[in-house]
Amino acid sequence: MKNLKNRPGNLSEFTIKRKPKFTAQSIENKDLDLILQQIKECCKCTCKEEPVVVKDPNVKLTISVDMYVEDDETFSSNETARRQKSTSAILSQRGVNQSLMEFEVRMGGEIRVELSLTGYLIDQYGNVNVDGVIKLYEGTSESTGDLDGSRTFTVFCPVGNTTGYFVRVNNDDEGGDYSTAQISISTVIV
Ligand SMILES: [Ca+2]
Ligand SMILES: [Ca+2]
Ligand SMILES: [Ca+2]
Repeated sequence: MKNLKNRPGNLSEFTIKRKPKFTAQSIENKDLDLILQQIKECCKCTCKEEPVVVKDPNVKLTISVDMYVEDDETFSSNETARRQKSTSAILSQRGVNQSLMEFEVRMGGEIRVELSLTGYLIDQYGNVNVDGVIKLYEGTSESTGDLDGSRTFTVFCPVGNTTGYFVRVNNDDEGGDYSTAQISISTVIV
């Protein structure tokens, strides 16, 4: 029909011979109605489908920490302590921060080190972030509230792997006291 519009001489001939049922305009409208109908059917189809829900996986973390603490002494040799702690936990909801480990070491009559680890799923694949803070208290006893050093960190733990992280906290206020923690974190989908 498009071509015929450009060739008016042939239009009447075409109309008589073929006796078209619809004019160009009505055919276009009919097509439009059909297309609209198809779109409606398609939408109905989509609406009937169950919404796609991506379930969060259950990820088991196995964590072990090797902590070393050194108490600097002026008139005698430094006192030292080494302690280990292990734990496991399961994360099952994205973005929800969960407590993983509280690790406290008291030593030397005047020092207390506190390590705290929390973690959360960062995606539907099971990758995890572990946030940590390690604090060194030093004062007149191991129960002192004198916070002399603190470090915070985040460890990205790709699922199905073992990730290591090393952190050191110094007595930033006085003396040469310090603590280190070697952290190992394994993640696996269960
Ligand atoms: Ca000391
Ligand atoms: Ca001491
Ligand atoms: Ca102090």
